[in-house]
Amino acid sequence: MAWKGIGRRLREIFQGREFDEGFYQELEDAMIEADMGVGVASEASAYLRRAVQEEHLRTRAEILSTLKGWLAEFLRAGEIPLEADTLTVLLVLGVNGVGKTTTIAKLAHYFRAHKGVDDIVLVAGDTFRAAAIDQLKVLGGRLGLPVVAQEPGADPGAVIYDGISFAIARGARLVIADTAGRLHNKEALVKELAKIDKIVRARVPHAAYRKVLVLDATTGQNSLAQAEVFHAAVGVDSIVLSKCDSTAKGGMLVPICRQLAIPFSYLGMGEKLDDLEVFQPLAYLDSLFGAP
Ligand SMILES: Nc1nc2c(ncn2[C@@H]2O[C@H](COP(=O)(O)OP(=O)(O)OP(=O)(O)O)[C@@H](O)[C@H]2O)c(=O)[nH]1
Ligand SMILES: [Mg+2]
Repeated sequence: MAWKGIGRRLREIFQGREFDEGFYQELEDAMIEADMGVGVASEASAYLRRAVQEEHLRTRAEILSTLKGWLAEFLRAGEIPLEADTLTVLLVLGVNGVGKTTTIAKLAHYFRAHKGVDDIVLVAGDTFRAAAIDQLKVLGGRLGLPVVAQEPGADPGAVIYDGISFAIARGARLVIADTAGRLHNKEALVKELAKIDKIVRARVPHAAYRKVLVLDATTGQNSLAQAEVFHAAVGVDSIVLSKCDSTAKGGMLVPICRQLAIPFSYLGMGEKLDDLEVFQPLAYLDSLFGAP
């Protein structure tokens, strides 16, 4: 995993030391500093303290593997599953600026390059800003993929309905639809998403419809609140964590998995089309805390 720079302090506190009272305090502080949240940090240190006592753990390797084992229990991973032969619809959600549109292009590129899915349709469901439509058209042009779009201000549900109809008519395998991350307020956003959700549900079978939330790794703890809002509004099936190349923290996956049990599918590692990696919990834990 190429998530450089994360967990430096976490790795350091396991190096050449006594696992005394000071260790647990430092561990908690470093976990909080890495965006894992106070709750997870104190639960983790309490669990570790008990395990060290009861199982007479002594070495760095024993302690590290116990901690990673506890975290691995609730970390969730898994790629976005596509239907074998028929259409899958991905609705891409997230607040403004997190990297939704960039992620759509990366996902299209990924599914084509690694899953052999060629017939992909992009849908400009963010009709709130003219620039959003243009941005998706440019990316679609670069990828050689059709982009279904209407004028700025059009009803996003209608655009997405059209996009799905277009995809079904040509026997496409995948629709990836953009959505607006900012409307006039949170209530308007949630209401709009519920409308879009209803339209998609009426058109495609349950298993062929996945709601993909994009979170920005540089947002830190606030991304848990974002995930909660979108999950409550429409239910999130997969998360893509963008901009992992721009932060050395990256611990916010942990409280999100702990609280919401939504899988992280991919990590965004830059602005280029192929800067997308499959999320691997064990590699992630190794890069956070150090390899065994
Ligand atoms: N470094 C880095 N930058 C990224 C990544 N993903 C997206 N970006 C950048 O983040 C900025 C916002 O990306 P967009 O894809 O436009 O985000 P959005 O969520 O569609 O934004 P709105 O449409 O305004 O809501 C752009 O400058 C992207 O190049 C990533 O993984 N790493
Ligand atoms: Mg966008």
